[in-house]
Amino acid sequence: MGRRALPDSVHKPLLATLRGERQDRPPVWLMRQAGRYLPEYRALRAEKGGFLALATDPEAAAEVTLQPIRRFGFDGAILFSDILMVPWAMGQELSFGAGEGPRLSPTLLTRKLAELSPDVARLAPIYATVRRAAASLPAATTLLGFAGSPWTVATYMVAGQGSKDQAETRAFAYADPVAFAAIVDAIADLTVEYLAGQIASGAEAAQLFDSWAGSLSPEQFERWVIEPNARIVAALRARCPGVPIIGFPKGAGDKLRAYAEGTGVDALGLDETLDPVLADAMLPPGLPVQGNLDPLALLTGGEALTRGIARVLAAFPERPHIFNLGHGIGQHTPIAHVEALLRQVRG
Ligand code: 1CP
Repeated sequence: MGRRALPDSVHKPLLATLRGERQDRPPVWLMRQAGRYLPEYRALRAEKGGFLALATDPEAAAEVTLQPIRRFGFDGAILFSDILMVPWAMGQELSFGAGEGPRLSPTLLTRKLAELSPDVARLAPIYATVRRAAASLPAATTLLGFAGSPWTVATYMVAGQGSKDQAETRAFAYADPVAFAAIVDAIADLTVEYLAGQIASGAEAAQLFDSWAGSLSPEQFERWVIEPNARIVAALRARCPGVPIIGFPKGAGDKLRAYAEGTGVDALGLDETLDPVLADAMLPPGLPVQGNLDPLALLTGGEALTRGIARVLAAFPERPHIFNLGHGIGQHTPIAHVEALLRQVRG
């Protein structure tokens, strides 16, 4: 039976927590939980011939979304896709070569935004993936959609690939703030459409990944992180009332409270560099948080893992808390360590 046929009263611990209800045991999911550390993912990726083929095949992508749920019973399933689908729909070519990171071309260092030919139909298979995943998830599991935040997505559009400290993009933003604002605004506009489309297809909450928020000066953080995310949150809230939005400004550090208050996100992802006890003291009471175990503690296992989990679990005595990592799970993480994490978190 599809879960849409089930009564509304089915309790979803993750969704309830995002709405501000603390649970006795924190619900748990892991960023990048669908991916290369799973043998069943590697097998399907090899069969499909690559990341993009997999992510644009709704049947296969829905299967990858469900794989970690079947294996571990996480409280949340995250759509299997990538933040770079938005630049692809904006008209850049996208490839994921084996053994190297994703590539976008032409870069916005060599070509202007207006010279690209957008093709939003490229997003259609992703909505189909969300519909399929929504139809076959267990009733208590929350389906999360996601997108990259404009700053992080812009770093890839400008440089054409991942970069160590996003220097080209930060320099671009200083040198030509008008052109850079046009790029950020265009990404933000499409992101609103894209997330509204995921929600209309069955996503019950959405996460905005700002993976490179930590490289910005305070003024740039205000202009390129807080402002566009605030706009996205306001537009989505108007279109999709009651759908929680998780903001994840990785590396925000002392700017975290300003991010929470300035963007109006419903919940906040905490990276592994934050002291969870200090984060709890710094943030507005009642604001749900998610995080923040170091992915390397999970990779290492043993004492490092046990202690790391205990520390996160103890840090939020009153606040609604979702157990997660501080960043994505590493591809060499042993499955047994994920099982140990779940045993300890679930008690
Ligand atoms: O098979 C492969 O080649 C895949 C590696 C992979 C995977 C599994 C990439 C390439 N993307 C993904 C899926 C993905 N990406 C998800 C799926 C759902 C899940 O969490 O299970 C999500 C949420 C993302 C988000 C994403 N993509 C981010 C934000 C989160 C983060 O980790 O910081 C970023 C920065 C990307 C870009 C990207 N895509 C892939 C890689 C290797 C990268 C990083 C590239 C770089 O900076 O060099």
